[in-house]
Amino acid sequence: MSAKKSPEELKGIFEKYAAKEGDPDQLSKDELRLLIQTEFPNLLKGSSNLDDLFRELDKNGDGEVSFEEFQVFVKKISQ
Ligand SMILES: [Ca+2]
Ligand SMILES: [Ca+2]
Repeated sequence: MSAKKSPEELKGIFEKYAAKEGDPDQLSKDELRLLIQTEFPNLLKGSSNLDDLFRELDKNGDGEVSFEEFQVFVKKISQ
């Protein structure tokens, strides 16, 4: 099965996990971890690790990933 998802699916996934705690429009690291473990379980195998990924996505360094910042992840998994 392919990991590819449509932009609509990805937006739905972002919103579902971002709403779990704190700001409903932002993904905390725990929310990102849950999102990836549930929706993209193959992604964190091998060398990539969640801390590095989170740092890469959180461009403005506020400790949360906005939907805009999430687009980097979307590009990554669409390659
Ligand atoms: Ca949140
Ligand atoms: Ca951020």
